[in-house]
Amino acid sequence: MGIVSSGFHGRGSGNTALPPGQHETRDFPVLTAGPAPLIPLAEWEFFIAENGRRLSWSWDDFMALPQDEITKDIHCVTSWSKLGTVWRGVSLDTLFDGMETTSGFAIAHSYGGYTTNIPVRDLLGSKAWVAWEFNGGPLERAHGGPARLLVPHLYFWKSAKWIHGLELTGAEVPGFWESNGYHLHGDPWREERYS
Ligand SMILES: Nc1nc2c(c(=O)[nH]1)N[C@H]1C(S)=C(S)[C@@H](COP(=O)(O)O)O[C@H]1N2
Ligand SMILES: [Mo]
Repeated sequence: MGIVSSGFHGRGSGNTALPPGQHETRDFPVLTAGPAPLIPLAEWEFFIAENGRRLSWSWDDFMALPQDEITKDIHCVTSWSKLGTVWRGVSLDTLFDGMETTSGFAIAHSYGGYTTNIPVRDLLGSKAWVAWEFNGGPLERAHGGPARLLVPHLYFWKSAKWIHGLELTGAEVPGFWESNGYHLHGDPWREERYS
């Protein structure tokens, strides 16, 4: 059909343009540093920990929580964006419900050892989810299944695959890519790519 992307789109996401320096892809590239861990659902948990306190959910606990349908654009720092991706998962607002916190920062820990740092203000207010479904089916292991963090308003390296939990801290602790030259925050609209 020869349709050339002008860089402007309106597919369900509410966004009308791609962030600067990004191009659209229809594929879903897999980007992982190291092998993909295998986590049986019976062993899976999600935790939020702060000092001595720790909340945790088994897979069944997690499934019993209110679930959101999420349609968002995602932006990889390597310059591809995928528009209007559809997910299902639990809002971080729901997971933080029982956790009164004054911590400013979180470090996301993945099964397999990957970490990424995210300010708590970027996790709350309908901005972030623990997602376990993509395009109506279970999230593929290569893309982080059984569940991954989804923080679509930041570059996609913040969306930690095979998410295990969040550790809340007063000071910002750089994660894996942030210790290797990526920006501490990673807002695609401000091109916070590298530090
Ligand atoms: N656990 C874990 N999460 C991760 C990564 C990783 O290597 N390990 N890579 C990050 C990067 S750099 C990107 S761009 C996205 C890629 O997600 P995808 O493979 O589903 O496209 O996952 C992010 N989350
Ligand atoms: Mo990435």
